[in-house]
Amino acid sequence: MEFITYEVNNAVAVITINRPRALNALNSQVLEELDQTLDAIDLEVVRAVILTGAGEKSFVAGADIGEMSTLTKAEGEAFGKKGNDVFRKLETLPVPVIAAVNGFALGGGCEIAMSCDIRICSDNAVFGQPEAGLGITPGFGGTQRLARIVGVGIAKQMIYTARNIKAQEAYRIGLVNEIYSAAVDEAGNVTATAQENLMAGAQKIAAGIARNAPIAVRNCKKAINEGLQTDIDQAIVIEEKLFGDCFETEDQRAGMGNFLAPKDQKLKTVPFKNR
Ligand code: CO8
Repeated sequence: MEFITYEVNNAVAVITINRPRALNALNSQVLEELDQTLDAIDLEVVRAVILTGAGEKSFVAGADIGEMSTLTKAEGEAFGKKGNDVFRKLETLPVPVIAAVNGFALGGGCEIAMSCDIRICSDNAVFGQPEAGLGITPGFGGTQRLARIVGVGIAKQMIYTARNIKAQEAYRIGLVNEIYSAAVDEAGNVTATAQENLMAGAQKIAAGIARNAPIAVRNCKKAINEGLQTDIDQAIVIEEKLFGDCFETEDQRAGMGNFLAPKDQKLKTVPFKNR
């Protein structure tokens, strides 16, 4: 692939959008390669995914403005659908996805981060939906997901004004869970960049997820995502089904068995087998 790199270590996959000369902007080829990458994830092995952008300046600077500039109405709608289909695939991936936002997350960049389960960022991150200033609406889910994550009032203000926000404000409104800065020693030397700390933080969260029972984690994701799209009566039925679905699995027996085992036989980490 030209624009996506994919690595798996210790059950954690890292997908990197790698088009630094355009600040990792999403053109049709990037979307196509991302789609293929998501299809190829081995869910027997991978228990959490980290999505990031190449370089230290930009996560994803949006959809490719050059490619969009000459689209007809029909082509614009089709491009929106292409992005939405890929982002929905990401959002409904059975395993959790962490967006490690290392710089600009504008337009489609903010939208792809919002399709992930968890967002964390470096302190140089900038979020925003600049589309109204470009003469279009957010078209990769931004009008829908931003309001669901940060609330309607703040989402409308961000989208109507097309104003970008920095990491601290993104944290304050709940768009990101954590911000990472560079580590500096007493002499003032940088011992780890913000980007390095961000990726280490993402790996730590991913490892924390990967340690738990995979079937349970997947069912939690499904219950939260599907339950949020319906009323509470149906939502708790969704939860009940997914809760029940965990029983009689080897992992449920192993997890509860370990809790009930005599103290001297308890394992610190249960070797869950994903079955
Ligand atoms: N598309 C295409 N190229 C881009 C994009 C982009 N979104 N962002 C940056 N680039 C390119 C620049 O053109 C430049 O290329 P070149 O070196 O060949 O001139 C290179 O990346 C570096 O960019 P800059 O020189 O501009 O770098 P700066 O540090 O000066 O500025 C910014 C960085 C502030 C991020 C600036 O590049 C910028 O404002 N980029 C555009 C951000 C933006 O508006 N994003 C939203 C795009 S719209 C969108 O995402 C809609 C999603 C829904 C689509 C629905 C389809 C129907």
